[in-house]
Formats: sequence, C-alpha cells, structure tokens
Amino acid sequence: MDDKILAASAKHPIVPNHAYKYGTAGFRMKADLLDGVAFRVGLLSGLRSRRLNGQAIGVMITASHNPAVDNGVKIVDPMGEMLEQDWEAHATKLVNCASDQELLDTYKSLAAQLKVDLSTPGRVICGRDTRPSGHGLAAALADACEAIDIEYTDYKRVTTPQLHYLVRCINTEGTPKSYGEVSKAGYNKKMSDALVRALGGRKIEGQLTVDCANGVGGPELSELLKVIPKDVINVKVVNDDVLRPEVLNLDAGADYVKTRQRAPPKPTPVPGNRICSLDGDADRLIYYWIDPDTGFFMLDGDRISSLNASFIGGLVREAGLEDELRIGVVQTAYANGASTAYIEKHLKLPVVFTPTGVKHLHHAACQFDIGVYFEANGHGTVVFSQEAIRLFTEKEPQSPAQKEALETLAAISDLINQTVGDAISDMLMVEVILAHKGWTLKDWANTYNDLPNRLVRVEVGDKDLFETTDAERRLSAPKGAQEEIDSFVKKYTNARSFARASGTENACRVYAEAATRSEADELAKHVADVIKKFGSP
Ligand code: 16G
Ligand code: MG
Repeated sequence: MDDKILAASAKHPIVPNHAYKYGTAGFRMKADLLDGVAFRVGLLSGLRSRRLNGQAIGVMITASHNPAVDNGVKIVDPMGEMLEQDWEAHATKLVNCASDQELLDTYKSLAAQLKVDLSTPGRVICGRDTRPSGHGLAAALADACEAIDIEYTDYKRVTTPQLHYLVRCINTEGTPKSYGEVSKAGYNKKMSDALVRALGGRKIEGQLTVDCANGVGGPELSELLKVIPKDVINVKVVNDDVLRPEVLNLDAGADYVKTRQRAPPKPTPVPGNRICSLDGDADRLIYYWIDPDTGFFMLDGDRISSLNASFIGGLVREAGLEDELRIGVVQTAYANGASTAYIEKHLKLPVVFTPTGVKHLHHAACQFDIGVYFEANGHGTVVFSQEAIRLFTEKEPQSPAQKEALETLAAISDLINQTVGDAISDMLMVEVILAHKGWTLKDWANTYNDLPNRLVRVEVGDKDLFETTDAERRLSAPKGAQEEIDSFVKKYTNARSFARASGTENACRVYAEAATRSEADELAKHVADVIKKFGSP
C-alpha cells in the first residue's frame, strides 16, 4: 500500500510554499493550485469513511460564487452535513505535507491516532460544478481512492446541495431514516412530488424568472422543471450559459445581487416581475423585483428566514402541535436588526446567534424540533427533528383544517433540503408560501422595514490579529479595538456594528446598521478606519 500511495502522490504534487487551510468553504483557491490538494483530500475522505464504519463521505468540487479560474474541494459528512470540525485540522495537516514521504507518514500517523482500521471497506463519492478544472480534480481524487483501496463514485455535474442529498441517501438507504433515491432523478422526483403536495391544489401566480449565475443551477433546474407536472409552476430560466466558463458568476447570481444591491444587468429585468438569483453552485438564494415607482427591492436570507418562520409557525399552531414542538430561528451577526425584532416580537419565536458559516448555524438549528436558519447572504434551510416528522404523519387530526396543516408540514419537510441550504429547494418553498398566503413580493416585503446597513471589506496587514467573541459580535483582540468601535456606535441612533476576519479571503469585514442610510454609511466608515489602524503592523 505504501508504494501505491507514494507513486500516486508523485503524480499529484502539491504546489510548495503555500499555506493551505481548510476553512468554511473547504480548500478554495486558484484551480491550478488544487490538484495535489484534491488528491490529499481523497486520502483524508477515505480515512474518514473507514473511521465511520464505511459510511460514504462526499467531496464537492466547487468555488461557489467565485470566478471560473478558482475552484475548491470540500468534504461532506455522512448525514450530508459539513465535515466535523476536528477533522478540518487533520485535513489542513495532511494537505500541507511538504513531500510524498511526509504525506505517507502523516497519513499513517493520523490513521493510528484516530484509531482507523485501514483494512475496513470505505466509500467516497464526488460531484462537481461546471468549472472546466473540476474534471481533473475529480481524477486526482479518484487516484487517491484507488491508491488506498476505497470505493469511489463520480456523480459528475451536481449542485452542492444535490451532492449533500446523495451522501445522505446512500447512508440511509434501506433504513427507516431513508432520505430518497440515490440519484439526481431521485432528487428531482422528491422535489416535484413534495412541491405538488405542499401546494395542496393552490396556484403559483405569474411567472418566476430565475438567474442561475451561469452556473450548475441552470442545467439542474431545467432538468427538475421537466419532471414537475405542467401548470404547477411557470419558471423562466436565465443566465444559464454553462458552455462559456468566463461568464460563470460574471455580473449575475445571488452574490452579485446581495453585495451590489442591484439586479444583474442582463437580461434586462422586467419591472414588476418576480425574480430570484442562485449562486454558482446553487446553495444561495436572493429574491427581488424592480418596482416601477421605487426601483430595485431585495428580499435576502433574513427575509426568507422570517417568511419560513412565519409560515411554519402558523402551520404548527393550526396542527395543534405548538406545545409539542420547539421552533427556533438561527441568525448571524449580519442579520438585519429589524428581522430579529420581527421574529422575536411579532412571530414570538426565539432567535439564537452563531458565528458565520453554515456548520455553526446548522448545528444550532438542530437543537430545535424545527430550526430555521439562513445567513443574510441567502444560504440556509429548515431542519426538522425525527420527532417532528413523526408527529406530522402520525398525529390524529381533530378537524379538516388540522389534517391539512399536518399534510402541508409533512410535504414541506420533504421539499426543504434538510442536509444543507439549497437554493432550488428554498426557492420552491418560497413559491409555496407565497401561494398559501396569496402574497406578492411586495406583500412579503411589507412585513417589516430593514434598517439601513453597510458592509465594507477592509484590507489589513494580518487579519488573524482579529479575534471575536459573542457570535462574532465583539472583538476580543486586538486590545482596545472593540472599545473604539463602541464609542462610535454610541454616537448613532439604533446603531450596531461589528468587525470580523473573513474566513474565505485575506481581509476583514465591517458591518454597520443605523436608523438612516447616512448614519449607517458614516458608522461603517469609522469602524473600517479603526480596523485599518489596528490591522496594520
Ligand atoms: C462561506 C460559508 C458561508 C459564509 C461565508 C462567509 C459555508 C458553506 N459557506 O462561503 O456560509 O457566509 O463563507 O465568508 O459555510 P467570509 O468569512 O469571507 O465573510
Ligand atoms: Mg455557494
């Protein structure tokens, strides 16, 4: 075995003098740095599968909303969750080995340390977005699996959430927790059936335009639309060119819309139309419309979160389950303060805060029977406990209204991808809720008014100087920085601001909100100056 690993590793050398780190997005960087990384991630995934008694581990090859020259490799755990945190460090250690021999030694010492029996069977599955570099990276992964005798399946082109779905399906196949058929066709069938059930005969009004960022969501959504019965939903798919890599995420997609706070220039948005944008790997969703009078209006992850919480909270009450099931909402510091107030005061649901990154939110959401979590950037989902799902199907309804509420709850628990935020599944959920409530996007927007806010990216000498506490809402280092931020925040009405080191790039981010646009902008500028000052050596 040793010789096989050494020989295979020699074919996939690591680019030296580069510090690799497994972050919130796995390993993400210029694609030409990634071949050796993908190989090593293959070795680690094999170890992880063997450690977990041969359950399948997933590897997704994508750089999400980044340009086409970038790529990334990310590991998916057996139930479709993000890789367990302790293992991120093991991944970082393995990928940073300087030579083939050091890699082999580290691999073997990790196996010993983690008590992995290298003779047990293991399985790794892989999927990738539409980036041209994905093919070669999957081959590197395959070579790693071959060298350590791990069963390997390449699912080729998938959205990130589809890969999470597939991993969970494989590991639950034939058990009472079975999650669906192990194929993209199985995913589409589950979505389509659940959509029809969740609508319960209601109509989705008008046409929905979906901007797919010229990423993998385009072809995958088109496949799904083919199996949804006629007249259930009218979708116009735009920005779905996956043949020209250079247009991937270019002036399109959820990240563009959220950060620029405007609609993609192409195709020219039709005023009044309902529009949404996915990101390059289809795990983020943002809705918007162009108002003929007031212009662009965006409904981001916070809005999607409160819409879901309001709808599901109502259904749980109608189903007579409010004493049995705990519903909660999970947000990050980026959530608009107005959304938090709406959820706590108007919907009367608890809100919990976690640091940025899906793994944190997901984990906190799982502490509730029904946990709604979304980041403001549009990434999120709803998770249901086994007990909740049991009650939806087994509780004896006391009235026709209760019966309908229980059936709708059961349907939406199938419609929402419970493994991870899924833009396509979230989009269908939004459409279902609007159909139930008989709402337009404007009705949805009228639920509360966002506080004006500003997000700034700040270049610093060393972002690692900045450490946070209290779910990233306060800086614990460098000393004195938080006090300076506090002194500025005090000067503005209804204001809040925080700064944190980015987990995906070498910079800090500053967020500020306040009662007026000009106050939010001013506060953001002051706090950015504080960060610049403390971040330069
Ligand atoms: C990653 C995270 C995303 C988070 C973003 C923050 C996952 C799957 N993705 O893309 O949730 O919002 O990082 O980026 O966890 P930042 O640390 O650069 O601000
Ligand atoms: Mg993404």
